[in-house]
Amino acid sequence: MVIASNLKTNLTREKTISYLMDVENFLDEIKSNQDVYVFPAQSSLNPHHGKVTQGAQNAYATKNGAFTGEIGLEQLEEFDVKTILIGHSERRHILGETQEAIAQKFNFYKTQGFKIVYCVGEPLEVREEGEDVMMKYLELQYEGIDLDYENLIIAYEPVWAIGTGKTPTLEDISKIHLKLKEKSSAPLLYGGSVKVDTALDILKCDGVDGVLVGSGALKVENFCKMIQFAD
Ligand code: G2H
Repeated sequence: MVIASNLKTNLTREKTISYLMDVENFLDEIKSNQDVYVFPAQSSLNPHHGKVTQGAQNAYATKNGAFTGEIGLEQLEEFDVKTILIGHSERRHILGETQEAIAQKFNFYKTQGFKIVYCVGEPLEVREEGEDVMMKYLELQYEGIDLDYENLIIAYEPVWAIGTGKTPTLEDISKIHLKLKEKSSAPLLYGGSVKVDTALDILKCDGVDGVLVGSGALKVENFCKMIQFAD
């Protein structure tokens, strides 16, 4: 199973380092074999080596250059970061990233051999149009993306479930995951308001290979419990 914590714009560098160390200690204690990822805020990336894979929440499709406010490959290499989240709905919907820009980013980091956690998800109005419309919408988010890329992990995160405390039913999660799995054999994570109380049931759903957790993983003890559920 893949258990991932997306810290978004939370925690200082000091708190992030302590978060990572707590997770490392917990993994040692329970001798877990799960694939554990933590995505810190950009300014909290640090030279971390251990069982936890540190990933970037975002980076521009460049080694370096004049891209004010962005970081690129050179800044990720400084911390040995070789994993990146691409296509998160907050970047699509709040920061206005187009599918073209997302695909460009995907292809740049694919060329660099990065592990890519690629996010897709539909807003509520699309979901309300029914399954066919929803699946077509999700497929558009695959445009320009190599679904056979060996270092790909996909995360299905319905936009209306992100940070809202709402989640699809377990039946719906399974149904959508099994449909998405027809398109790619990459591991498929569920994300969107996963909490310590719901993680175990979600992890047991057919077609779910792990979870990508935001607010529910901010307290490290909750994230650790979710790792233990996967064992
Ligand atoms: C979805 C998720 C993590 P949250 O964005 O990527 O966040 O668990 O807060 O809904």
